[in-house]
Amino acid sequence: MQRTLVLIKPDAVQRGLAGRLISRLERRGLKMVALKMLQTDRALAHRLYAIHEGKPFFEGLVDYICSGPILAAVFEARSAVEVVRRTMGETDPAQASPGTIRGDLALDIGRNLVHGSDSVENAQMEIGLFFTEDEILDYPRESDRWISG
Ligand code: IDP
Ligand code: MG
Repeated sequence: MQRTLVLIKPDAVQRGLAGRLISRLERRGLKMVALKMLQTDRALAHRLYAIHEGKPFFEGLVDYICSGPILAAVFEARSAVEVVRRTMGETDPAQASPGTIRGDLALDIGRNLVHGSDSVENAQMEIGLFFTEDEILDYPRESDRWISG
C-alpha cells in the first residue's frame, strides 16, 4: 500500500478550510493513518523544500509555509501519491481544473492550500520529516471492501 504526505497549508487553516480539505480526501476513499497540527519552523521548511532552494520564490515559500499552523497527514491507498496529486490539481490554481481542490478553492500559486508528495520516494522522505513510525497507525477499516474490489 502506498503512503503520501499531505499538508493543509497555513492559508487553508486561516480560511477555515482545513476540515473540508481533509474530508475531500477521506470521501475519495483514501485512508487517513496519521494526522497532527503544528507550526513549521524554518529548518523543517528548508528540508521539506530543499529541491526548490535557490529558486526566486524559495524565501517567499518558506515564509508562507511557516506563517501559521498547518495540518500534516499521511494518507494511504494503492496509488495514494497520484490520487492525492490529481485531487489537489495543478500547482498553479489558475491552471487547475474545476473539481480539484486548487481549481475550486484557490487563485494564486503562492497560496495554493495543500501539499502532496510527488513520488513514492519523496513521500517516504517527507513523511519522515513530520512523523515517527509509531505515530502512523495500522488499523483495519470496515469500509475498505466497499472502496476497493
Ligand atoms: P507542488 O506543491 O504542486 O508539488 P512544487 O513545484 O513542488 O509544487 O512547488 C512547491 C510549492 O512552492 C508550491 O505548492 C507553491 O506553494 C510554491 N511555488 C511553486 N512555484 C511557485 C512560483 O512560481 N511562485 C510562488 N510560489 C511557487
Ligand atoms: Mg512539490
